[in-house]
Amino acid sequence: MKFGRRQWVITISLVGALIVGVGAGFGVWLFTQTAGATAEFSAAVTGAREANGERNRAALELNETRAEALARHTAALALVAATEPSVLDDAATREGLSESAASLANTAGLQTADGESARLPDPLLVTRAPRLAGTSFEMPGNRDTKREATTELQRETAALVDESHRLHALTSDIDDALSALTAAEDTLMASAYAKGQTTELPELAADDTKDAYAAAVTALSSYEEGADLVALITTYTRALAAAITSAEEAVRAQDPASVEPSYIRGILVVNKTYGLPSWFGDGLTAETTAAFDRMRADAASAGHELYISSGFRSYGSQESIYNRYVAADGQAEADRYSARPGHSEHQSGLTFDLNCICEAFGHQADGQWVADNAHRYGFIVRYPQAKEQVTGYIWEPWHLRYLGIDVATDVFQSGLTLEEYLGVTSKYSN
Ligand code: DAL
Ligand code: ZN
Repeated sequence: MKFGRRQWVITISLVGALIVGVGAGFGVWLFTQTAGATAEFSAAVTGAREANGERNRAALELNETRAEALARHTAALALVAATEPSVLDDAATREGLSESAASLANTAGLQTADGESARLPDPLLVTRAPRLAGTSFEMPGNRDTKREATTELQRETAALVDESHRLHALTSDIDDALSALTAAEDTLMASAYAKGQTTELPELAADDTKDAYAAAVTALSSYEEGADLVALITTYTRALAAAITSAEEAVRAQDPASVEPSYIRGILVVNKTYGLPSWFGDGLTAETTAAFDRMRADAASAGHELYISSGFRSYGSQESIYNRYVAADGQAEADRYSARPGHSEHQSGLTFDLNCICEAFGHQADGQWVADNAHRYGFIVRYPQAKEQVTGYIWEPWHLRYLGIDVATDVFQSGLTLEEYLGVTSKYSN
């Protein structure tokens, strides 16, 4: 058959339609492919952004956990330092805390120097992955570049997810080390509490020091999370030391030989507040005797006879005198006129009683001459009339105390007792 014009037109039309159809089909296919690549790219961007956000959150959480680790590590070392093995029931608990602190430092990557101080490593950089830095992504031009970019983003996403896992795992390890440290702290505090409960405080310690210790021990068992453990241990240790010191002081106070003589403004003070050690004194001092001799001579010239009826009295002799008075009059009454051993001025070697040890002496001419003139020889009448509340003793016109002429004259002219003159008390502590 011969191709006529008509056939040619039909054939050409069919071929044209085919070409257009194939072209259109290809166009549609191409369009679909490109749209798919675009969608995949967009999904990859979203995924990468989410992974980046998650990684940044994990990094922040790790940073916070590390900061907590640093604070807790520092506190744990301070607790170890404040806790002597002697305050623990089991000293190994201290070792356990040290080890937990070291393990925490290691896990948290703290940089420690000689176990003394620690610091955070350079802060973990919370940066975004470079390609994710911007808020928008430039859409790559063609399908292939879109796919390449998508693959690249997916790789980055996978790396970010991996890093998030790594950061979470590290945070979790540090959390575990923190829990172990808390447990070690609890063990140490429980050990201190156990020791505190079984420690026997010295019998003689003052009650308030014993109460303070009991309170410190109780505090060890009832602390709450976040409590200052160093302060609790320190209070406990100090309370124990205070009770022991108090007991030692009580023992010393019971030992008459350990009392310290008291000099106030250079003057030896002996009264109910201030005592002398039992070994103190061996007779009237040379100055006291010489001053008495001068006074007696002048008194004699003025027609008065003075003599020492009681001079130096040792601790032992005062003890038997005082005990005799207590037996006769009872302690309260005896304390008004007789000093307890260790508290009598007679033991100082600077004191004596003149003539009649009786109130009448104060009314007699001899006694009045003494009251008016003793200071000129360095003496004062130590317990004046109506001053019992101040001196601790009733009027003793016969009892003189040597102070030296200057001080005695000053006291005499002031009209004060020695206690008032020096601003001191005269009271027994029990
Ligand atoms: N009579 C005084 C107070 C003394 O015993 O020392
Ligand atoms: Zn006397």
